[in-house]
Amino acid sequence: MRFQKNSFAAMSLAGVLATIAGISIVQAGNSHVTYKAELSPLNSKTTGSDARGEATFAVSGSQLTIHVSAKGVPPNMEHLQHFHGFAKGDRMSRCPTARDDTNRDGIIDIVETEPVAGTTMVPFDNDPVGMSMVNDTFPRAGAHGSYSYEKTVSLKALEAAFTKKFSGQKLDLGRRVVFLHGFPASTKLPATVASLDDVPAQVVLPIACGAIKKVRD
Ligand SMILES: [Cu+2]
Repeated sequence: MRFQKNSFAAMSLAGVLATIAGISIVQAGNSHVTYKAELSPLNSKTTGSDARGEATFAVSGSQLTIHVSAKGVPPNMEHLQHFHGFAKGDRMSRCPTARDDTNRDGIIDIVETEPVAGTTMVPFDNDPVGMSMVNDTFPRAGAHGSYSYEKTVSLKALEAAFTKKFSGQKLDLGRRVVFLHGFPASTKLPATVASLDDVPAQVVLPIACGAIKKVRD
């Protein structure tokens, strides 16, 4: 009996050690995860430019580094950029196509992106944790229509701000999409083009989109 008891204890201990080892392996695996979105142009006929680029999200331990590089965007202006997603349930977002121009005015506006991509979630501005969707700290494209943005944030702080705003949601980068926004202020638009609140439509119109995918862990 004593032998059985001891061997049981030994087995339990082995199990605990294996579990601990298992956890540490999982944690090591999760401490470096990279997600990427290849950004393709949207509304390029109207902007007259082929905005494209790449967004990466690198998780390293407790930090998230967001990097966006964009080319061919309307020059000499600020470009709002965020990831968008569904604030309820676990639906995957996708980038809109010409078919999602539901009012057929030739432009996919921000309201027309919502049925397929969801709502504006996290800004890539000077303070992503601040969760401000429109401000003047987003990157500015230079004269050649390109920019590069990089910001490292505390993953914990971002997750907390995110869950506070979108109750019951996790970041879940793998089912979100990245949008770059911003037409030149001088762009003439049909009256059917919708905006958000009192923001000029040109500021929020999407110019590029890409679905975020996990590339490495
Ligand atoms: Cu956006």
